[in-house]
Amino acid sequence: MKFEKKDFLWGGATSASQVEGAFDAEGKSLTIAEMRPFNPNLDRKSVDELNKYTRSDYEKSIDNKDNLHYPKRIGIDFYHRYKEDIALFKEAGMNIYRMSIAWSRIFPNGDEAEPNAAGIKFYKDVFEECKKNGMEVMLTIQHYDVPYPITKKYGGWSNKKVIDLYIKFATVIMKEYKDLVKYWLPFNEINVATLAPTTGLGIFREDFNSEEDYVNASWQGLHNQFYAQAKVIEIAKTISSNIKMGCMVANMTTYSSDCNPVNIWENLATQQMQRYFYYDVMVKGDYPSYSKRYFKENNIKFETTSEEMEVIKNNNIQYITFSYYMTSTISKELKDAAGGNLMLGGKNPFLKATEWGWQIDPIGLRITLNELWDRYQLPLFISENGIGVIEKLNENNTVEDDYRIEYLSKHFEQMNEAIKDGVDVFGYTMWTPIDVVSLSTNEMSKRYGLIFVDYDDYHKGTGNRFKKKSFDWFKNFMKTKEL
Ligand code: BGP
Repeated sequence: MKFEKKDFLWGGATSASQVEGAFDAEGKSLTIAEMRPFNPNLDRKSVDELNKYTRSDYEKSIDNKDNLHYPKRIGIDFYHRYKEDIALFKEAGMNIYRMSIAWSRIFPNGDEAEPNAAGIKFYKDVFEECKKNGMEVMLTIQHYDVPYPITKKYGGWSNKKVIDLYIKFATVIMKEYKDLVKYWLPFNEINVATLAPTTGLGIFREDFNSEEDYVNASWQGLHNQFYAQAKVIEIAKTISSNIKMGCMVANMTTYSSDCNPVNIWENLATQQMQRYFYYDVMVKGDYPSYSKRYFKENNIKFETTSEEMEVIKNNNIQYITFSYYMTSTISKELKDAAGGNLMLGGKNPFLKATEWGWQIDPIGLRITLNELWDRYQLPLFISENGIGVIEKLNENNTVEDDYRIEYLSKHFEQMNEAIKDGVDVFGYTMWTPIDVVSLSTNEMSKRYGLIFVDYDDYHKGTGNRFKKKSFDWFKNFMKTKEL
């Protein structure tokens, strides 16, 4: 296969809490991401880790008196090693780096009058380093790391006060970095808000009187994020035309488990509320009709104002980005049994899965790209895609990760097919260019990188970087554009 498209952005993606470490350096506050402990007994096939812990579990970690380990406090020490990492990304041939900014370095309590100068300087240095190395930056403004002081004082995103804090934070950084950062994503995987509310919104079940209140609070938090995002887009227009605003959705494509119309309908209904709903609001600027029925039938209530809806209507995104790892199947039976919780969906006999049950589906990427293009006619960007595997350095200080080469090349091929179908795809950032702490499991050992980082789950190791076989493969692909 020859990849013909010119001016394409190729790179890697990470997030602040999964790489930076230095969790309390130079005024930074603790975030919810760094308060969730590593669970050595976790079940690799379960997706419950994100929703398992209570507010008190998180708070226990503040004085860190127990012997639990908090992997995101150390990350891969990018805070101190970013120059080395960016040099490696450049060496691999990348021309874009997607990263996120820690709110907790800029406004540690959320409501200070002035930003923390040390935090502002750190990111300026990182962006300048990217520029020096010929890389564009795609910046996620919030990637699952609400500062703990904000959740403590305001209870998280279900409180409308948090909208103001976020807008202040976003405005400061847009003004500061408008000439260094071109692509901006207000929220990572905005649809995770209602699936994993503590992770996406910084809210905790125990703060609400009933399960119903908690569910409503998660929809309120999501609405608040939609509004905050639109407001940030509105403000961006007054700051610089260099700022390009997109969205980021965890694109969970599902198929009907068979051709029974009952299941086909259930799949479409799932796709509507798990996927299209989010794009529809951010692209078309309103809550779609099917969602109104869903809210009514599920007794979901949250507060919107006409002023908020007006802002959402008038400030749409300019391009769509999404994460794509896998697909799954939906049937009525499965849905009834799961009671609405279908983060992973069902098995597909035609697909192989990773150790975590993520079903690998390159053709699904072509399907997804075509669908999104047909539905929205906006430029598309794959902001995360990759394979997590348990790996160890061999005697030659490398990893022979042929499975990763296969995973990536098959997805590149299908992306290329979609481009040939006429879909406007303008870039791709793999998850990840370098091993990071896993979001859901908190493990170091669930590795995605082209570059191996010498830390184990307890952060024993040198932290040194080693190129895997896939690094050389990717570097060669960047030169030849041939697979
Ligand atoms: C996405 C997140 C990332 C990330 C990736 C892989 O949902 O945006 O932060 O880590 O998934 O997930 P995990 O690390 O749980 O394997």
